[in-house]
This record gives sequence, structure tokens and C-alpha cells, in this order.
Amino acid sequence: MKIVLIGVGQAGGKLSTALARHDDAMGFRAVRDAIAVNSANADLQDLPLDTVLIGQARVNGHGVGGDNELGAEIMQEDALELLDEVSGRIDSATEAVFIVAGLGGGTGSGGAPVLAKELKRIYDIPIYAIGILPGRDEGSLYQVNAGRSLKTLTREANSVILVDNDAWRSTGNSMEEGMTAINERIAERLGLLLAAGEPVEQDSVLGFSDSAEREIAQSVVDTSEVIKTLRSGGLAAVGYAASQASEDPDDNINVVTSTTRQALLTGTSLPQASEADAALLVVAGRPDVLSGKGIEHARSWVEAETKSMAVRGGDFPIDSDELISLVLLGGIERSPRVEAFMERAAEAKRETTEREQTKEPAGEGFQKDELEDLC
Ligand SMILES: Nc1nc2c(ncn2[C@@H]2O[C@H](COP(=O)(O)OP(=O)(O)OP(=O)(O)O)[C@@H](O)[C@H]2O)c(=O)[nH]1
Ligand SMILES: [Mg+2]
Repeated sequence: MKIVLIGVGQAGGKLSTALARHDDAMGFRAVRDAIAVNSANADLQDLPLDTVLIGQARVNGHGVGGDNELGAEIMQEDALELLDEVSGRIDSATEAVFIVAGLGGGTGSGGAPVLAKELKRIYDIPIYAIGILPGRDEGSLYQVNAGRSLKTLTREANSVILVDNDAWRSTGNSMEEGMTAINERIAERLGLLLAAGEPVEQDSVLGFSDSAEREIAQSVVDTSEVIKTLRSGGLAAVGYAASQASEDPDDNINVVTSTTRQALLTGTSLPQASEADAALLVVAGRPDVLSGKGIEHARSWVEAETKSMAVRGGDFPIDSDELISLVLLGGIERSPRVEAFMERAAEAKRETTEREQTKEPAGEGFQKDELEDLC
């Protein structure tokens, strides 16, 4: 899938950088261009991407400090300038735009839905979002912001792939190291999904010299399968697991099925998301050991587990000793994790409102939006 990435806010810029770097290192060439947008000048300085500073007239390059209404306003005010910057990067070969944002802050949280709406008015290609949910321990402003942003982003983008920061947390690292590691893991997973529809440059990935082998290496997954899986809109997630492959394709029937079970049951970007409207299973590995029968078994298992009749499956040849199962789930609004998150956001909103009312009885707080009607 040939895509343009637009990272909004600090998390958006950093994750877009990780995605672009991974795509480049693997030689996938799915990421055709990437740009970072922020209201905080300092956070744009260290990024290796082209950058656009928004809201300068309002916040003078200092960020919006978690105020996602202000984040939405400055995005709207500077939309024309940003769209002008983006238009030179989207051409007839571009198959989708991905807006990447942390939903708990201000600039990405407020700005991403506005940007999605503006892009959809202009372009016919899907405008997807990768939305990062704040961890449980991140404080109520983050939860409230993310609840509201999730609702508007779901409405404006063609689909929102959710990444839950709690799903990747590892102990013993500083916050900064932790985030870098999380971004790399996300980039590995989403990078493979984006690459799965890109058969063009596989010989460079595989290092094959012989044309017969290159022919075998043609992926049966293409971009349209990703788009179809996300067609129902709403929320999406990605599951991922890797295992050592056997040299014997027959042994790999079991390896593919058990790796796929792991990907869906313990390796999703949003834990406990397994029921879905549609799914796509991509099994990556060396073509000479990949088992077609294994992929078919695993695909049927995904069908039963997700309770979806629309489960597609295919292989993606890579030069690796491992077999990797990647499961894209489309339409996961009913998953327990989403419901738990929306409850957490609603609870945080109640607390915030109560606090505001004690401070200033006539305060409006966060009463404008109802979170409950998302699902
Ligand atoms: N996965 C991941 N999450 C991040 C990263 N940086 C921040 N976050 C999360 O993103 C949310 C905060 O969003 P930011 O991107 O920092 O906020 P912003 O959009 O820059 O908004 P303001 O700073 O308020 O203008 C929090 O939930 C963080 O946990 C990152 O590099 N990776
Ligand atoms: Mg910021």
C-alpha cells in the first residue's frame, strides 16, 4: 500500500518517524512521504521529517498544553496552509493517507479529526488514522481528551487503527526509552501490514536473483484486501506474533496456526480485541517453507474466533527464519477493551466536571460532548 503519513503532535511525529525509518530499513517503500505537524516548535526540531508548525499566531510555538479544543481550533485555522503542504505529496499512486496521533494530548487529539475531515473533502482515497490511547496511569485529562478525540476521529476518518500504550509497556525503562521501544514495536507491526500490499520491490527484500523464485515470491495479499477489511469503518486493531519456522512446510502447518492464535489472543495492539466485522490474516515467511494449508487452517480459526464471515488470508514472502502472523481486525467497537476505555474516559470526565463545579459553579467543563454513544 503506497501511503503518505501525517504525524500530528509529539506522539504522532515520533511514531511517524519510526514507521518511515522501519519502512526504509526493510526496503518496503510503502511509505512514500511523511510529514510532522505540531504547535510546539521544539518538538519538531529533532525530527528527521519535513515539518509544519501550526497555531503560531495563537500559541507562539509553545504547544497547546493538553487543550484539545484549542488543538482543534488551530488545526482548523491553519488547515489551508497545511493542506497546501500535503497536496504536493499525494499523487495518483498514493493509495491511502495515515494520520498518526496520540489521542490523550492536545494538538494531535484535537487536530487529527479536523485534519481527517479536511482531507476527506479533497481526496477520494481512504483517510485512515492510527490513534494512540493513553495508558491507565496517565491522568484524567488524557483520558477525557482521548475519549472525545476517539469519538470524533471515528466519525471523520475512514477507520481508526487503535494502539493502546498499555499493551506494550515494558518495565525497567525510562519513559523516553519506553516510548522509543513502543514506537519501534508498533512500526514493525504496522510496517508489515503496509508492506503486505507492495509486491513490487520484493526482490530487494528477499535478495533473490533467479526470476522463477521471484515469481513464487509474489504476495497474494494486495492493498485492496487491506482496504476491504477496513471498509466497515469504526475502530481497527492489529495482532502480531512470530515463531521459529521449521524447514519442513508440513511441520509449519502447526507453527502457522499456533502463531496466529498468539497474534490474536495475546499480541493485539488493543488487548482483548478479538470479535470483529472483518479480518485479514497475513502470514509472512520464506516462500519455500510457508504452508498454504497452515494459512487456510489459521484463516478458518480466525473466522471462528472473530465471529466474522469476512476473513481474508494470504502470504507475504520475506527472507526470515521466522514465520510471522499478522491479523488486521476491522470493526472492533464492541470489544471489552474499547468499552472499558470509554468507561474510564467517562469516569474521568465526571471527575473533571465535579472538580470544576466545586471551583466555579457555573463552569462548563467538558459537558459539551457525550462519550457514551460511541459504540
Ligand atoms: N506510543 C507513543 N505514545 C506517546 C509518545 N509520546 C507521547 N505519547 C502519548 O501521547 C499522549 C500525549 O500526546 P502528545 O503527542 O505528547 O501531545 P500533543 O499532541 O503534542 O499535544 P500538546 O503537547 O498538548 O500540544 C500521551 O497519552 C502519551 O502517553 C510516543 O512517542 N509513543
Ligand atoms: Mg506536544
